[in-house]
Amino acid sequence: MCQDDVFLALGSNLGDRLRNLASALDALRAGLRITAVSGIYETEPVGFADQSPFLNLVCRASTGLSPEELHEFTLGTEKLLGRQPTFRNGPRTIDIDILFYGSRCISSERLSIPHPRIPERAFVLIPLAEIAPDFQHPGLHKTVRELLAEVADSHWVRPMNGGSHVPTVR
Ligand code: PH2
Ligand code: MG
Ligand code: MG
Repeated sequence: MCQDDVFLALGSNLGDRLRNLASALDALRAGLRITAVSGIYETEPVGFADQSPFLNLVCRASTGLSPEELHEFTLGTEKLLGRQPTFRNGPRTIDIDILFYGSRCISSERLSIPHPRIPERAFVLIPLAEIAPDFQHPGLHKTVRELLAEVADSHWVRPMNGGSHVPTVR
């Protein structure tokens, strides 16, 4: 079967952030084959400044789930890890966002793929450029490398562990 590469962004700024990211990757493996994981970055909160810094990473995966099923699966995984509803851009134990689903463009009430804020977020583009610099944004027809070169985002993004990878990567 032909499976598209999907890209997910993970973020956490509540509780044991590193553990939350590692647990999320493990939980995601129940529905996805994770094929690449970026380094982890500590990042300045975007959108709502008065909260703790985030840890962010992105991963690539292949899956037999449809985009809608993948969305349900990511929401279920967030719940499993104890995410409580807060407010838009507010603090969260774990956030799992679908960035790309192959070259598909989907715009429905529940789902926007590619994720609409990719081009404005250094905390997404920097880790994404690590694992997929040549991936073409299917709507903007620019590579991740080009989007990163153009991004106007002054929020700080710092590699953790000098940029080394998560221990659970395989
Ligand atoms: N997620 C948001 C809003 N702001 N800022 C950083 N640094 N990292 C995030 O993951 C993040 C954010 C909404 O999901
Ligand atoms: Mg998000
Ligand atoms: Mg989200």
